[in-house]
Amino acid sequence: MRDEKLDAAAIAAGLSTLEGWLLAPDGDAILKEFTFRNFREAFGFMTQCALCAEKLDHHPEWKNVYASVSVRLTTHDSGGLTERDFKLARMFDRAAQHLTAP
Ligand code: H2B
Repeated sequence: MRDEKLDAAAIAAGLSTLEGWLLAPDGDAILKEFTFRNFREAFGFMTQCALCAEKLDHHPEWKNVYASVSVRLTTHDSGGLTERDFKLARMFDRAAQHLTAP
């Protein structure tokens, strides 16, 4: 079943609960750039997130360059943001928590 696309108020409320995530200019995705100490940590983060994404059956658009990982979350089936994107964003933040340098 297709998830319900969130309206602007729900997106703003969701974003207010997150740190470092921005709304994409088209309003259909949330974005964050994670920076780690090195490639090993960045790739470890991606491995952990890939397993979370698979469990949730919700997958990121992302790019890795050395120690940084840029992430774009959107729900393709719904053509915009849904609760699933915010759930995945929280999982990404939890995975990064013990990796990012203070
Ligand atoms: N990931 C994301 N980000 N958006 C989707 O709409 C989506 C997905 N759909 N992962 C899922 C898989 C769907 O294609 C399968 C069939 O459940």
